[in-house]
Amino acid sequence: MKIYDGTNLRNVALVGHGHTGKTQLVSALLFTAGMVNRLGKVDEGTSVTDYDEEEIQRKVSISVALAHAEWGKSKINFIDTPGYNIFFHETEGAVVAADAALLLIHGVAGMEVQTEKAWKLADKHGLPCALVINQLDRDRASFERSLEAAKSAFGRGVVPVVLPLGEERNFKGVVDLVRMKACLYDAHGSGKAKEAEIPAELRAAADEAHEALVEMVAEGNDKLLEEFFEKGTIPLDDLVPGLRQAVLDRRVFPVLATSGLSNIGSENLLNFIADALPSPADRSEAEGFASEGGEPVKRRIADDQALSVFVFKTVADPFAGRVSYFRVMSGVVKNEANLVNFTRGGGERLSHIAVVQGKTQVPVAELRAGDLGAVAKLKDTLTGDTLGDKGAPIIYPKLQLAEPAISFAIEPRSRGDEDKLSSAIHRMLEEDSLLRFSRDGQTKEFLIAGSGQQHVEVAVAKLKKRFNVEVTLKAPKVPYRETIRAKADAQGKHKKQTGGHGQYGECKIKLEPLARGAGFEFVNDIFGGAIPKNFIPAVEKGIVEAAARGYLAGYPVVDFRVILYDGSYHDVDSSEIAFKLAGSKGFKACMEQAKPCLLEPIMNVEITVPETNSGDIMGNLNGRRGRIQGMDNKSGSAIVKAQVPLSEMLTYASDLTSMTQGRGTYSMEFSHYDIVPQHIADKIVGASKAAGVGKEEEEE
Ligand SMILES: Nc1nc2c(ncn2[C@@H]2O[C@H](COP(=O)(O)OP(=O)(O)OP(=O)(O)O)[C@@H](O)[C@H]2O)c(=O)[nH]1
Ligand SMILES: [Mg+2]
Repeated sequence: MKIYDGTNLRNVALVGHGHTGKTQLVSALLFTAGMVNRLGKVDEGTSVTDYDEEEIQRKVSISVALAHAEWGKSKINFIDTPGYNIFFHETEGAVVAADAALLLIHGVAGMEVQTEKAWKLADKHGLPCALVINQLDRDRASFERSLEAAKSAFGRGVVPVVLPLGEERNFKGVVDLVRMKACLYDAHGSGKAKEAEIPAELRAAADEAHEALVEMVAEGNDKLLEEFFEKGTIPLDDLVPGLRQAVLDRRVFPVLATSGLSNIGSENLLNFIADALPSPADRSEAEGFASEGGEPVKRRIADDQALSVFVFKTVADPFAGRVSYFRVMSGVVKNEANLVNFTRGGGERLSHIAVVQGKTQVPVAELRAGDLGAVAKLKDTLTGDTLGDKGAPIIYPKLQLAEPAISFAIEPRSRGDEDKLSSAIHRMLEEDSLLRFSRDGQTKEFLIAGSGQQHVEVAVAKLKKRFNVEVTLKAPKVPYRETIRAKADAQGKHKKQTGGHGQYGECKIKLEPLARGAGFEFVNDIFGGAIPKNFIPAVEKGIVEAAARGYLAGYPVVDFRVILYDGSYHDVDSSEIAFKLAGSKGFKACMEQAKPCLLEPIMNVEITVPETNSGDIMGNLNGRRGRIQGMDNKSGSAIVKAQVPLSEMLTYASDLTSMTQGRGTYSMEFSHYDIVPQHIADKIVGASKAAGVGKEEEEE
């Protein structure tokens, strides 16, 4: 592999709605450039960038994958990203490695929910962006229709740089609107084009589109504008750099036409990437911090700067171990380099740096500023870390991820599985930063949380395939709480006198409800030593422990005040344990009077669906005890905001998918606890009694 410097590199992220053909297109481009010796196909499990077993089986990209093509003087690094909403956090994490985005649009479906999301993501990162209308070989595909939809969504900067030649099954090439040539592709999928004159029937449309392109390019550039007014056009030698600048400035969003499956339009796309998309050198500086939480600093993206490397992705390989994908932000990284991890402290040796081609890693001697690479077996480096030269620390900002939306209990199938679970899970968490793993304090169940049910299912499947750990996925237990609605006053007495040393303790306590979220308060109101000082903490402890075990259904009792106001003791028989038990009994006696009830977590939910689905979605939310808070309409989508009990949202991901044919997305976060309606509470209490909650405990 040749060594490429910044000006000849292109880092391109393919983004877009699921199933638009990103992965297929990458395989087509790699084949066209001669990087692989056959045209890999997603449907046959032979694509370069969907190599993971889960991806092959589901025919969906689950994680970000890298590939590269040498094309003319350039090396193009492709970042293939998932389009499906529940894996989109992967995409969000990886675009930081790109200098430009290719936003794929399905030739039949046109604009979709994730198209807009991907556009916003590119916008947020200031990434220059070209649109690729793909799958134009399909029945009912239309370049025109998708183009119009994109223009009305993204504005007049959306301008074609090619026009398709032929439609649907007869889609056979493109007109290059920069060079004004027809490019005809063969039927065998070589991806290479033969140049020809523009067919007569397309001439007028091509001229008009060429003019529109030239005008848009000239618009923001005084020198070109003058030339355009003088001559009525811009010569090719000025048009190409002018286009490149307009793309870099995010004034123009060129539109291309392809079929990844038939490999049509590929050579034009590769040329376009090399000619018109920015290189890392075009992006002047990278912004970071001198230390964690420290002063902002900038670093020029150039070889002559101190070395800094940003890890944007970690892959858990069962054989190679931890593989870190990185972008060289500044300087030159050499094989065997000894670097410092600025984020965590500690040194790392980068043995065997490589460039990535799907699942394959190709060793290289060095990588220059702006290039992407991989290295295996770093000791303590995780996604989001910055490494570099000791003397010149910088930390690039980490991606702030959303909280997971759903959590499930998992149960190891066997003792052996349980032993392996924790280390396997930790490797997976390194790979997927949105997964969470925890243990429920009450039920002792292992909990795994992710962006949606399928996200968690994929994690469970990977546990089995990669790490040979089998677990059963169960419905999660909703973290209910218990509280009181009335004041209470009762006595708790523990007395045992069966010869010898007896036990004695008595307390009188009052319980009072507190505001939601207030937790627990203990007030010591004993005067005159009715209970000796040293036993009072024991009373409190007895109450706290009893409250944690719950009263109605085994959930912790919260939001109440205890006032200890009287009691009695015995000179010989009183002990800490006796007062602890007295406290616990007093608490239970109070609970009988205090109108106990169940609390459930209420979530803030935001749902985005095509407008046509909004009626169904609202009706469905009502059925889930949801309270609609508002609705916005935006470019064909409805955004519904509601508060819904968590217990009603556990199956929402799959229901939303089926209600909207996969076009709906939602996010949710915890809002507050609220009282469970009586008829539902009765069922929960009944179920917990049936499960024997609270039976085996205490009565020492
Ligand atoms: N007819 C036709 N089918 C295509 C084309 N490109 C992709 N497909 C098919 O569309 C489906 C999705 O293709 P992918 O490449 O996996 O799409 P993707 O955008 O990577 O999807 P995600 O990774 O899930 O976001 C597969 O069945 C492909 O065979 C194309 O140009 N023409
Ligand atoms: Mg894909």
